[in-house]
This record gives sequence, C-alpha cells and structure tokens, in this order.
Amino acid sequence: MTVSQPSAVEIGLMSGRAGYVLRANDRGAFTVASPTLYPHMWSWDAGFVALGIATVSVPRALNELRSLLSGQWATGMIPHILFHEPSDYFPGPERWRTQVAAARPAGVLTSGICQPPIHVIALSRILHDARRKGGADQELAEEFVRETFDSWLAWHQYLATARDPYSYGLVEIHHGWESGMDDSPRWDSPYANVHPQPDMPPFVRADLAHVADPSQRPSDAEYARYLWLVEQKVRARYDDTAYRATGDFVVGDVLVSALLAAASDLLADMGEELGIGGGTAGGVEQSRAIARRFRTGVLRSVSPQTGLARDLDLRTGQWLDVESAAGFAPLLCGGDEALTRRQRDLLLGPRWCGHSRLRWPVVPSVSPASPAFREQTYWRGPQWPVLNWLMAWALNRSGEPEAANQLRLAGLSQLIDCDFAEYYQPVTGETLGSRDQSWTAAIALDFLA
Ligand code: 9YW
Repeated sequence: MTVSQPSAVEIGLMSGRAGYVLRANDRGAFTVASPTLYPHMWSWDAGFVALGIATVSVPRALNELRSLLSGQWATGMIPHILFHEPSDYFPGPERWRTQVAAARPAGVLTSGICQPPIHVIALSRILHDARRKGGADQELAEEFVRETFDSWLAWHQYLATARDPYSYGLVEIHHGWESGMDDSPRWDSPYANVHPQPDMPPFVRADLAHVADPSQRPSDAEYARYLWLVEQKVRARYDDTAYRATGDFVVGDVLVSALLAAASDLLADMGEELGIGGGTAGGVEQSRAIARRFRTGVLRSVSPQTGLARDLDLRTGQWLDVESAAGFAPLLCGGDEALTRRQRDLLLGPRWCGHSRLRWPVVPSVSPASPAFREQTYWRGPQWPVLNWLMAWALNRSGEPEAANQLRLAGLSQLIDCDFAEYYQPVTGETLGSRDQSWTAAIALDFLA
C-alpha cells in the first residue's frame, strides 16, 4: 500500500491539535502521560514528550527532562513513574512502598522499577533542534547537556552494572513493565514461572474502568503476576542483587539493550562535541564501552532463521523466539550492515508493515503472521505510534531514509483523525486505549517538523 504526503491543511490541523494535547496534559513542571488513565509522569513517555515539545519550545522540553531527573535514585536508576500529585491511579505509591529502599529520591514519590532508556536519544534530538534554531535555545540546550551529562551517565551505568552483573551485554529486566510492553507475548514464557502467593495484598484494578472492552487490556491472571513481581521487589527492598536471588522474573531484554547502546553512543558524541565527560572519570570512554558491550549482546541474540533479535530468559537460559517488534532491536543499535538490510526488508515486507490485513503499513507490536498476534489486545498486536517512530528513527540513522520516510508517512496517515490514541487496532484502524495520549501527540509533532 502506498501512502501519500499529508496536505498543508492536514499538517496545520495535526500539528495544532498535537500541540493542544500536549498543552492540555501539561501540569507545569511535567506532562501527564494521558489525561485520565495515566495522570503521572512515565519515564520513557517523558523522553518522547520532550522531543515532541522541543519542536515548539526547547526550554519546556528541557524542563520535562529536568523534572524526570528529579526522581533519579541514588543507584542511578530513573524510575518508571514519578507520582508528582495524588490520584486514584493503581498501582500508586502505597503499593510500591519505595520507602523500604535506601536509594529512593527525596522529595518525590516514585515507582521502584525502570523503563527503556530513550532519554538521551531524545536529548540529542532536542540539542539538534536547538542548534538549528540557534541563539538562546542552543545555549540553553548545550548548558543542559553539560549540567546533566553525569546524571545520564549514571543512569546508563546503572543499567550496565546492576542490570548486567555478568556482562552478557543484555540488560536484565525484573518486570514486564520495565520493557514498556507490559503483556507482550515476549514475556509469556517467563511469566509462566511467576506464581503469586496467597499472602499478596488484595487489589482492585483501575485500568479497566477506562476501556469499553476488557479484551483490549491484560487479563486478571496476568495482572496478578504483575503485582506479585512488585511485591517481590518490595520484599527485596528494591535491591537488585537481593531480587535476583529471590525474584521469579529475570530476563535479558533486547530492546532495552539496543536503546542503551544507541543512547550511550549519543551521550559520548555529545560529550565529545561539548568537551565534557573526558576528564579523569572518562565518561565519554565509559559510554562508548557500554555501547559496544550492549550492541554485541543484541547482535549475538539474533536468530539466524528469523533474522530477529531474541530476549533471553535468565532463569531458564532459553532464548525467547517471538515475532515481536522488539526483534528489530538491531536496527536501533546498528553494527551489522547486512543485518540492517535484512531487517529493513523484513520490516517493510509481508510479515510486518506490508502485511495484507493491515489498515496502515505501520509497525505492529507483533507480526500479524505470528500465531501470537491478537489484533486488539494491548502489546499483542496493536500498533503503538511510538514504536513506529522508533523504527523510523532507527532506519534514518542506519542510512535508510526512504524506508524511514515510508514509516513516517504511514504513521501520519494513521494519526490524521487527530485522536492521538494510545494504540491502534491494526486491521480496522480503530483507536484503542486512551485518547489524547501525550507521547502519540509528541511523535506526530516530530514527524511533522
Ligand atoms: C501502566 C504510559 C504507559 C507506558 C507503557 C504502557 C502503559 C500502563 O502506559 O503502561 O499502567 O503503566 O504499556 O509503555 O509507558 O503511557
């Protein structure tokens, strides 16, 4: 299917409405992930939000990242949710009970796990935008990079050490939520070994109140496992070593690893350009070393048969062969040109974006040709605009601008009704989950810039 360039009127309407959504979701120092379903700041959402806002206001974009860093733990971890304000979101701070953790930050309540490290990718894009604009924007952005370089490095080092203690080159996640793809079939096999115990505190889900059809969300059995892992993290006092010794779910995540590799290279680039991170601490060199280790880990995980990267269940030692979009992790971190070309063709071909049943040729979360594909269930098949953006970004970076532009144009066509939904039914094109989702509006702005 070919998709065309949006008209000037459509571009104007879409960017106006996207800006309006971000403005409406702005709570001053931070942006809520969505108006009612997610009334807090989510870590990887904040990265996408910042890069979208930067197209309109560089200072406001930098504030988003500054606000996120206010939640950084003493370990370097950036938590997956910052609870700046009270709400009825579940699981809230009373469930996370991070007061048991010595490393928690002062002054802001947070969750106790993390999300994919997209932030420095966003920051380097903001810096690029700011330099194009020049003047005060450029000065502010360069100053911000100088000011926060060590915090980003600490974040990356946390992932590279506490979450890869044996130097496999894959970042270990302790909860499916840490992947950002909560109920993805990537995690079905490791979750089969997660056994909630009767002493887990009871719970009432809040997410189902926001959707018309519960089949668009994870099941109750899945949810109980999610909360059991939270309980295990609390009982380990959020100490990664203690959790590793006792927790049910420990998996090497290829998408997180590839993002860490790409972000580490970009951090090193920014450090070199601005003459920071040299010094005795050698932040630039440390970043390059992290990038190399995780790039190697991701490339080693690729299945020769499918050409897709695979997560590794560190409890069972098994590779997880699932046709999810995370399999394209090597596109994000690069390092093997033949594989990049193979993945480009696969991604645009009939098992993925070119699948005949898709309404729009946009990256689906799971291949429609896979037996695991479920067209309206959350991360089991629907299209998430941010994933499409990530793959377009990766293709551009890999020297594949035409392929990247195909994804960009298809993504814009999908968003043309300006609902900016959380995810999309890939066959009918219907909007699913929350409307006015901040990161969806943000990537639209970036695609239009
Ligand atoms: C939840 C906010 C988050 C995203 C996750 C996505 C979903 C639900 O929404 O999580 O309650 O945390 O899976 O990737 O960051 O948009």
